[in-house]
Amino acid sequence: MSNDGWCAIGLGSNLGDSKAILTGAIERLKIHPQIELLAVSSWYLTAPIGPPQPDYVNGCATIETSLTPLDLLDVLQSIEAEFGRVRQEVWGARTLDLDLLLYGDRIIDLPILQIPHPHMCDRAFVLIPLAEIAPDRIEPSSGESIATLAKKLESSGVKLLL
Ligand code: PH2
Ligand code: MG
Ligand code: MG
Repeated sequence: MSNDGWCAIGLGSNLGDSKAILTGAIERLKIHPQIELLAVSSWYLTAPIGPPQPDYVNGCATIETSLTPLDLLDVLQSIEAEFGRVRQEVWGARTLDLDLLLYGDRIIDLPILQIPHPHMCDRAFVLIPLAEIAPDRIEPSSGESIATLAKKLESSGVKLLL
């Protein structure tokens, strides 16, 4: 596998049996021949950002992959579809959301894919789980580490799921 194929993925769900759906999505990543699962964070119960909707379960995973960013996006979207994701309201409720947060230190700005994920630096539900498994990684737009960015955010809406 290539050297810069390290990626961070954000996982979220607030419809259905969220914990089982997220665990199932991790299993799908694990069995993909071009993905090596490196680490999975704890799961967190998080207050919804956006329109009124149920709380989310969120977490993050890190992988090493030989897939290109666009091919990885395809894989993530097909896993979302497999778990019944229907694209409706922007920022609305969903059974499974898989966001490609970081791909090495690449900056990509395409209509269908922006990396780093444009909102990750102000979302505690992303940075708190990611800081568990990749605290020293640099977010390339800000040049700051994940741990540093996470510490700047108000974290009361993000609670460890027991
Ligand atoms: N995802 C959204 C919109 N709002 N809020 C929380 N707490 N967690 C999410 O994953 C989330 C959200 C759109 O992707
Ligand atoms: Mg999202
Ligand atoms: Mg998404």
